[in-house]
Amino acid sequence: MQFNRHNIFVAVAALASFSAQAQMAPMPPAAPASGASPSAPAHDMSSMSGHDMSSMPSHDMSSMKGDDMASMNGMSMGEMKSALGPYSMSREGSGTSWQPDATPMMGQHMMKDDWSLMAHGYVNVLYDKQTGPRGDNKAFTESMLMLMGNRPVGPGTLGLKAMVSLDPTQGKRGYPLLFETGETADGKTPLVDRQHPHDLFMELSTSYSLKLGEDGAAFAYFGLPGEPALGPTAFMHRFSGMRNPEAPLTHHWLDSTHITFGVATLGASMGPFQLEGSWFNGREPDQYRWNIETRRFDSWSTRLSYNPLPELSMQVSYGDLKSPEQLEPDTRVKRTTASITYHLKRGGDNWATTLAYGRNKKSGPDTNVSEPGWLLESTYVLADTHTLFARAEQVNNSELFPAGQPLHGQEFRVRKFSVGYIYDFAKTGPVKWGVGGLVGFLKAPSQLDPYYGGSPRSYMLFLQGRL
Ligand SMILES: [Cu+2]
Repeated sequence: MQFNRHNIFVAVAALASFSAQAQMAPMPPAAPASGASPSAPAHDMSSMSGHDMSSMPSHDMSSMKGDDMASMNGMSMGEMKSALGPYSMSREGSGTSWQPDATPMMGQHMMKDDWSLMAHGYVNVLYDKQTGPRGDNKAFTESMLMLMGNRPVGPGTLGLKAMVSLDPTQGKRGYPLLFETGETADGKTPLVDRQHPHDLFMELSTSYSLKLGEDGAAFAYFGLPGEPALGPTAFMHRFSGMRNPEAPLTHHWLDSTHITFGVATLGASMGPFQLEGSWFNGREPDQYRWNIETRRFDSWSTRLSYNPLPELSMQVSYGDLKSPEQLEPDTRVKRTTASITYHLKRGGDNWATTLAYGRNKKSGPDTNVSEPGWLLESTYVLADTHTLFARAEQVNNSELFPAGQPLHGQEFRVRKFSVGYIYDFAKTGPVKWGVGGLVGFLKAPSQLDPYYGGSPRSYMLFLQGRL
């Protein structure tokens, strides 16, 4: 089965109605479900939330069909199986990455005929103010809608994933974010002190997995776009960072490959371990954000993941990115990452924390640097209503001054600490609404004061809808 034009249209239309009408219709029979009978009624499980489910006894739902689902309220969703191996879907992060098994299932889930289906997404409507001479302000939206499905096919499991974003509506220069660098708005100059918009198609992927022995599996994954086996779960998908509307400064040290136009991954898992290898197009997305790009596979990566406890997930990964930057095609980046995520559930509360390290070793005609980046981020959700989040980062960045500017090519160690709060005030259908704010404190060597002012700040106010 392929994602044809109709299915893509359905996905985009669903996202548009999600962000425009402030609510999401009952999950449409979108891409993954198109094999299911249109007459089968969909059941609303919006009353089920992650912690309700995990506290219930487990049931095998693999044999449940259609109307059986009417009796699912109060049953465990923890048994919804991953497309990639014999473990719960809650272990699945972005792409083929792992997160702690204790992570609550996000979004809406249902089973229809042989399909396990999931819809998950968010929209942020923001006002952003970055202070100082290089600051700026802007109102914009960020959004993501993901539809996922898997079903048994032959001896294994077929998985399909479609993820779209209306971030291209931010315009070519994305949004202001001090010290953030990476990608380009026009194909000529790099984006500096801005976060690039994400592409309309964040993921269109398919996978097939086969069980190996008692608790092992082997899988193949293909995405156009998709995410190679490199880095931790991407920031907008990991519980510790997903409600924070700011992109991390470490995005291009850890998880910037999350939208890769062309990736094939082979992986195998055995109990708590997973080992993967990816071959992919290492070029970052270009300035055209509404299209699908193709290019030869010139890069590779490998990742080892380990989930020793339900609360704990860790990974180490290495990627050789042949020519990631469109504006410096002769620069090669060898990226090493390591991360550990801890997810604690206490009653109905969820607390997730990620510590991550990434290093970009860049070599090219006029570059030979090895730049480290650190991230520590945490999100605490209290009584399903109050969200507290914080993120601390440090990166060595030599891209703050593009060619032609005085300090071009010099490396600066910059730091940022931000803290924020979200209050959930309403629920419309399956979508929860919160209002929030954050403040970020930035620090750079005093040599940069003429450019950034003495103590630059980041402020954001936002309305957040979560499916
Ligand atoms: Cu990104």
